[in-house]
Amino acid sequence: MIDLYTWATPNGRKVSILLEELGLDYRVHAVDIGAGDQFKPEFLAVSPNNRIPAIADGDITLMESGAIMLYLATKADRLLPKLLSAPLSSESVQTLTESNSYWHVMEWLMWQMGGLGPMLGQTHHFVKYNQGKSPYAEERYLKETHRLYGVLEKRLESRAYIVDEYSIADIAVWPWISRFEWQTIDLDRYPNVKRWYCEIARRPAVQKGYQVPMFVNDVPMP
Ligand SMILES: N[C@@H](CCC(=O)N[C@@H](CS)C(=O)NCC(=O)O)C(=O)O
Repeated sequence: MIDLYTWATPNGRKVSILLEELGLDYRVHAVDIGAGDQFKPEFLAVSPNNRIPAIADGDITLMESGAIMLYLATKADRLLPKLLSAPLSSESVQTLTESNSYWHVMEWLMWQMGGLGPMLGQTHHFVKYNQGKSPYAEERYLKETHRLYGVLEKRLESRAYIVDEYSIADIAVWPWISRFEWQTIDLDRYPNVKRWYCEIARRPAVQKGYQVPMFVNDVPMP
């Protein structure tokens, strides 16, 4: 049984959606970050950076959603292409392709962790919660938000999913896009993102994982 420490935010939902997709047993611990639960010693023992999500599985505890997703997908051996051990050259074309897909999933997972998440988080802070306080920051982060949507739009131009098949790359990015209204994004401007977003939104595991640790609102649909 995996213990999941989470709250109803994009980073938290990345992990609850993945757990639902993988069909792994888990127990939910709600960490109310608005009430300061993330600073309690019992939570800091699992997540020393005082941020959700975090998990405990047997004798391992993990913070950082990207690391948690890699751990869970590796554990279940699903939603992450196989990594071929080096040297690659002696392997068949088929396995080489699989290994390339692994690195592309890593590439887009890192893009989400290092770019999309942190930048859209700033947009939420300035545009949704503190509108009018810093026109400079609003303009800066909205511009960056549109740039990032443009990058995703282009990536999805000739693909159903971010990398070949549905993977943890899609699950990492999707909850951030689900806040398109907070970001004042009109998804009609990004038709490939809209098509991808709506398809993933209809998955039963996504519908269920979105409502962890509690119901806040229905999955937003454009
Ligand atoms: N890079 C971290 C970011 C986690 C993060 O920022 N979590 C937010 C909620 S989405 C949080 O716990 N905030 C609490 C705080 O700032 O004290 C991850 O991907 O897990």
